[in-house]
Amino acid sequence: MAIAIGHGPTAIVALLTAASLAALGPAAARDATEVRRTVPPGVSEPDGMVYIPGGRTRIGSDTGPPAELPAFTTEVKPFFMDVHPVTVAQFRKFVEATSYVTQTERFGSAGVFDVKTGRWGLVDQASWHHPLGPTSAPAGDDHPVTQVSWNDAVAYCAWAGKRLPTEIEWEHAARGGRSGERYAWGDALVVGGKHMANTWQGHFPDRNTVEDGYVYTSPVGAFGATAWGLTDMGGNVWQWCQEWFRPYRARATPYTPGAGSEKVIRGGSFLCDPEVCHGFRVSARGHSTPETGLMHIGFRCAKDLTAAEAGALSPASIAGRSPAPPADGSRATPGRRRSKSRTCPPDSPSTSTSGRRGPACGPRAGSQ
Ligand SMILES: [Ca+2]
Repeated sequence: MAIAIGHGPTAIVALLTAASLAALGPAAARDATEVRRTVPPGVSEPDGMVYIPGGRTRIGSDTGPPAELPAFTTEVKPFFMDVHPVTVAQFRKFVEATSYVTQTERFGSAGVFDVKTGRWGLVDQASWHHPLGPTSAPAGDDHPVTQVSWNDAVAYCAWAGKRLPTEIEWEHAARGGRSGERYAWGDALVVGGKHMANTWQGHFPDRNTVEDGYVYTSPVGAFGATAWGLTDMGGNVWQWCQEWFRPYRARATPYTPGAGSEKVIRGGSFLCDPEVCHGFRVSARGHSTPETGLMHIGFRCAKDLTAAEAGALSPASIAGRSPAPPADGSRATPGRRRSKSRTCPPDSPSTSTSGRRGPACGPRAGSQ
């Protein structure tokens, strides 16, 4: 599966192929070490954020797509994370306070997926307040803001006195101390007849049965919260993280980003069909160029503890919450094989950041 495309030198996002998904192994037994989230004395959760316990955590997968290999454990410091992705209303306050203009607005067009044709296309004046275009319904105030680039997200978080989460922090928070499960909420997409996230049901890209009630984005929190109090940690919108997208094996290698370098996105979106994308698994990784804004990418912010709060933590409040190294939780429904060809379709518009015609493919069918 190619997840999405948009503005940018490479303009290609995410690479989870159905073949690689089919290679995923069965889910391991549920991790018996469940990490309870409690706010330590002396720590005060900022409004709209939750305290995320630190400790050693498992990241990635041993049986997943190449981008998720290999699984490893690493230390995560305690931090705060937004309960939900930044909403349209929250982003509007930022724009009104700063007169900020997003990159998509400066480009004058943005990538929009047409659910009727099953194809991506550039739509003039599509933006954060009208993600599908100026003649479509405005974005709901309580929906996650989209059509915002990584650079836009960084600007918002800085204005709010926060920062983007690292992808390690994002996955650690999504796992919630239950590292043996596929999703932030457990192992099943439907529990008791209730969909647990805003995803794509049916057959992407030609048929969406909308069993979860939403064709596009959903209000934040519409599908409930994780045990750690976070919502939308899978499905709804992909979420920007701090890092450049690189193989895990290259984590310790110095890296100089180039024109085509991409940033990590996490969480999957309403366009993700589990048989094609499955990007809402906790270990799933996507990527996009930092100037790209798309109708299914948003973000949430994180924040460090104050020095006083960090100093007040007892060692046990960090290490004592560390989950034991769990079995890997990745699993996917065997999927239909999709072409991995990067050949641009003949009707594909180029979408370079400068507005010049470039070599990259534009929006195309089959992207999630
Ligand atoms: Ca949906």
